[in-house]
This record gives sequence, C-alpha cells and structure tokens, in this order.
Amino acid sequence: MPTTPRVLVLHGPNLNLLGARQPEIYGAATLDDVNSLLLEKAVSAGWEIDCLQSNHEGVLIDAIHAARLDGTLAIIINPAAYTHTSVAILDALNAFDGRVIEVHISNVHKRESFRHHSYISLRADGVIAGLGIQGYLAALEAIIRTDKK
Ligand code: CA2
Repeated sequence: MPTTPRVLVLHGPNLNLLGARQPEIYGAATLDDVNSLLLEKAVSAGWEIDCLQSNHEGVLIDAIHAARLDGTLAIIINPAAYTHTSVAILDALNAFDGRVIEVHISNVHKRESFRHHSYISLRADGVIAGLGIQGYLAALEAIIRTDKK
C-alpha cells in the first residue's frame, strides 16, 4: 500500500506577526490564513502537510532532521531573517534528500542589500520571492506536480 506523500512547511522568525504589522511589505493575511490555504490545497491533492513556525533556529533545524527520517518528500521554507545568516539551517537542509523550495513573501532583491544574499539558496531547488503569500501556494503546486508519490 503506497504511503501518503508528505510536505513540510517551515516559517522562520517573526512570521507569526504576519498580518499584524507591516502590511505594506508582507500583506494582510495571517500565518493561520497561509497555513489554511496550504492545507486545503495539499489535502485536495492527496498530500499530508505539516506547518511549523518558530523564532528559534534550533527548532527549525530539529524539524528538518525529523523530516530526513519520516519520509517527508519536500520542504517549503521561508527562513525569514535566518535566510541571510544561517549556515546551520543550510547544513541541515544539505542533509535532507528531498526537494527544497525557498519562499519569500517580499521581493528581497528590491530591499536592503543585506537581504540579497541567501545561504539557503545554495541548497534550494527553487526560489520564489515577491509574490506575497501566493509564493507558498506556487511552491506547493510545483511540489505536487513534480514530486512522485
Ligand atoms: O520576504 C520574506 O518572506 C522574508 O523572508 C521575511 C523576513 C525578512 O527578514 C526576509 O529578509 C524576507 C522577515 C519576516 C518578518 O515578518 C514579519 C511579518 C509581519 C510583521 C513583522 C514581521
């Protein structure tokens, strides 16, 4: 009997504030809104989905390690500010064999120069930036269409 394919969605620090502050940059949707849309799309395609937000680097790394071992096929990650600082998250993703898609709500390339470099992009199979929360749904669509069940 084939197992249900699984995708993990990781949201980095401060993304719990989505919808509450800086709507001109990040939009009006909350993180619960994003996760509900992802859940609806995943379930209708026959996928399992886990969504986790953490303000702590180690919690995100532990979740990536768990995904290595539990059959997760793909990770969608918005590492938030850790994008620009975290060799540790890059190393964890390098130990994960499935697909990795990096998502940014804002177009980081239109913003301050320190946001132009991503450690995570050294590992990501795809990168989406500047599409607002639609970027998460585009990432999930790509995974559903291309990752074999
Ligand atoms: O554009 C993105 O998705 C970012 O990953 C968001 C990060 C930022 O550090 C990256 O450079 C780009 C910031 C996440 C903070 O999110 C907030 C949302 C609402 C209010 C305050 C912070």
